[in-house]
Amino acid sequence: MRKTFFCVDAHTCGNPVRVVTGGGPFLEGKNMSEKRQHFLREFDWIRKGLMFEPRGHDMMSGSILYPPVDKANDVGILFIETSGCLPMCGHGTIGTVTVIIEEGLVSPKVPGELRLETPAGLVRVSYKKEGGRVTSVRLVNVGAYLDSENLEAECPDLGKLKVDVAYGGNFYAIVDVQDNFKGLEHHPADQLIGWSRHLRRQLNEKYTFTHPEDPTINGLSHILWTGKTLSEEATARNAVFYGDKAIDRSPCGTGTSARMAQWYARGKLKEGETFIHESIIGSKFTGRVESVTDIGDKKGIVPSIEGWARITGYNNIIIDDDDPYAHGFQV
Ligand code: PYC
Repeated sequence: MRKTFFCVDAHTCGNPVRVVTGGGPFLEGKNMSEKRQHFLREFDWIRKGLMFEPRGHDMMSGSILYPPVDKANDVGILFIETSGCLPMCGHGTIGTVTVIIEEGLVSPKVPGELRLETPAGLVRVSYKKEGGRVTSVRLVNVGAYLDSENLEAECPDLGKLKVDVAYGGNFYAIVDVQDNFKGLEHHPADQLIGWSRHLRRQLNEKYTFTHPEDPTINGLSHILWTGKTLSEEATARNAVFYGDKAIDRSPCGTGTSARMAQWYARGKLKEGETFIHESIIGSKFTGRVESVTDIGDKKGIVPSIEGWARITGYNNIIIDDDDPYAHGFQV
């Protein structure tokens, strides 16, 4: 059997977003969280085929579009990535919104605004458009909170590290600068990747991380390394590890949300303040603490993230059962 997926490829601040506009499977469920579970049970081969080599690469990330379950909303989004099906993805949202608006795939109920159903919850978006181009996308994310502080982990080469774990749509271990870690600028990306795999495994073996309102969102998936900013206007810089080999080229929307929640909880950021986050390549998202909120029994924030994306091409991708690499591979 040959299956064709109609995709529009884009990047958000440097990180890829492959938006599947046609060919995605029908999913059962009364919300995107349940649809995500259905996808993971039966259709994960599609994610693997579209994200991994030879059709994708280590950093590949994307989304599949669905009609909204609630007619008050504009579109449902399933995030697909080399790391799995994320509950929420910030750079993925910015890229997806740019694609659906520039390509005319969704007519917003309110011009300049969209209500997105994601597995992690409702995400509200506003965007600016000039001459057919979406010039910026601002998303109001799901609630973010600091989950755990000062967890101890043993890192190869570096030794003992203390990390905080925060949720911003995914769970992040945040490695702040400390005695045994001087900052991401002192290390090549490959070294951060190797250490991240080790830290993630160790922290998931020692601790559990579960969302208080949706137990299907669980497990530490990302490691956020911090360091010195490249430009004066940035508040902070980060390099986010995901999947098995990826460092986000964008400043990472859910990572920025998690870090803002950590800063808020530690008294370093206040309601209404902005937080300009810089990526490994120097691209930037502008974050803001929109309000404070309760997430189950946790106190947290509602963060917003603003960034931009560009379409890079149209891609009709075939996954053929006859192809020994139909479902991709990793080296
Ligand atoms: O922007 O939220 C994000 C993200 C998650 C993984 C890679 N990017």
